Amino acid sequence: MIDALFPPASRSACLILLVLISPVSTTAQKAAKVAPASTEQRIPATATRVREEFLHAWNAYKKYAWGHDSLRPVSKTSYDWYGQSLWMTPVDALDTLMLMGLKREADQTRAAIIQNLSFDKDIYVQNFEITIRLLGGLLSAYQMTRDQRLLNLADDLGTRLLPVFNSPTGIPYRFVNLRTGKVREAETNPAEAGTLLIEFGTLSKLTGKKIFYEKAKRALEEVHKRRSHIGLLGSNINVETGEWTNTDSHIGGGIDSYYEYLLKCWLLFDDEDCKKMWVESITAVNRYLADEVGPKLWYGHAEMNKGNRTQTTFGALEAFMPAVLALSGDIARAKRSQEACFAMWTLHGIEPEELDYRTMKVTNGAYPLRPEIIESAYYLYRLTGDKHYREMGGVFFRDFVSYCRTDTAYAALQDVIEKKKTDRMESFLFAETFKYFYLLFSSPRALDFKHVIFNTEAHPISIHRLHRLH
Ligand code: DMJ
Repeated sequence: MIDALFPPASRSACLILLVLISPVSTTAQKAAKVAPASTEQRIPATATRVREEFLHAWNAYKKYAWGHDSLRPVSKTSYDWYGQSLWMTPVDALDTLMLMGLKREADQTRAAIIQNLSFDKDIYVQNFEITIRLLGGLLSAYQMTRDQRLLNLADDLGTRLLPVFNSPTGIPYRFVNLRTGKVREAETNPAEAGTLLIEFGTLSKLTGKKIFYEKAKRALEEVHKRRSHIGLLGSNINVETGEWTNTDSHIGGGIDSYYEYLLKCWLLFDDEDCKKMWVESITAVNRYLADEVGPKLWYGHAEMNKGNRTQTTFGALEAFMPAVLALSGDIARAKRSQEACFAMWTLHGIEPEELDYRTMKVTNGAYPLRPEIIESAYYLYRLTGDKHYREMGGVFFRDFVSYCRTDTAYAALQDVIEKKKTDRMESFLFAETFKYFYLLFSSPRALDFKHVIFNTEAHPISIHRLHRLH
């Protein structure tokens, strides 16, 4: 049973859809013409549209790939990351099903996960991805349901992942064998090393086993300790020597969520060390990586020791930044950064993986259904109350449906200029993209925003629940 911190979605769906963001429902458009709704009436209806589209993709996953890690939406076949399923999509989707008020689906999915998911497998898994998607998903669903079996699964998984931290530096190896505990791949990056404490820390608080918190926090500290004298990080680091193997500094893929977790771990665990690391880090990021172009705020690349600008590229992953800035209280930078993200989206009607913001030329045209830009619109809307961000979200949703929807499901784009689809539908579509769309258009009662911290895969962790355990 979901309780007050995670109230089920309001079922009082309105009949009127917002014309702006209803590209596929002609019935709804006709209804909108005869009876224009007030803003308050229209918003839940838009959330209902998001839920319909979520179900469109979810039902396709169930029909063609149930029990597998993910659906390949064009070929309508299934895909398992490591040859054997870890139930990636159901675990990633479970808390979204609950938040959307899809109780029967959620109950069936939870029962199937508990019956079928086992981590006793002779496979090497990527610690970062398994932590954010599976450990995060199980912990969030446990907090919502109080189903002890979910926590047991999380505890088992966390225990099997722990050997990654057995490096000379305490910075985790990238891969671990879930059965044997053997590790591999000593070259990692700040995001993979430092995006673990929300999940491992929560597991510690919920199980009383301190080791999870200690290991993940040390990893974060060991990376921070190796920042350059001007406070920047590089792109790659060797976990055995502690040496940087790539000194390119930026806020994109491979570093992004390291910064996110410094801030969020301070807020979630009231951890003053994380606060100090966050303040030191964001100061350097804003000094050396931030790049003002007119009223827009971009974040480019610099060499980590000298701080000189090396590239003026920015992309879909960097779009997490306005959310983090807003959560930190820096609303002014968050707004200017979100305007840059919006320009990136509207350039070709949907955002590319990367562009050069000085020339506004796309340098990587893929769109793998990423959520970050929507997440940032949601944070800015919740923290400022400015309806501009819901309108921005309306544009994102309209384009997202127009270009990524297939007859069966949703598909990533190979290229945002040609709008050519590709055979990928990542589980974060369910965990994040649809969740942030839904929450952006929902009543604030759908989720108590001020009392949760989302992990980087959008699995909400209740702050109060953890603090009550102290
Ligand atoms: C997700 O798995 C997480 O949000 C991660 O932090 C970055 N990549 C994807 C979404 O883009």
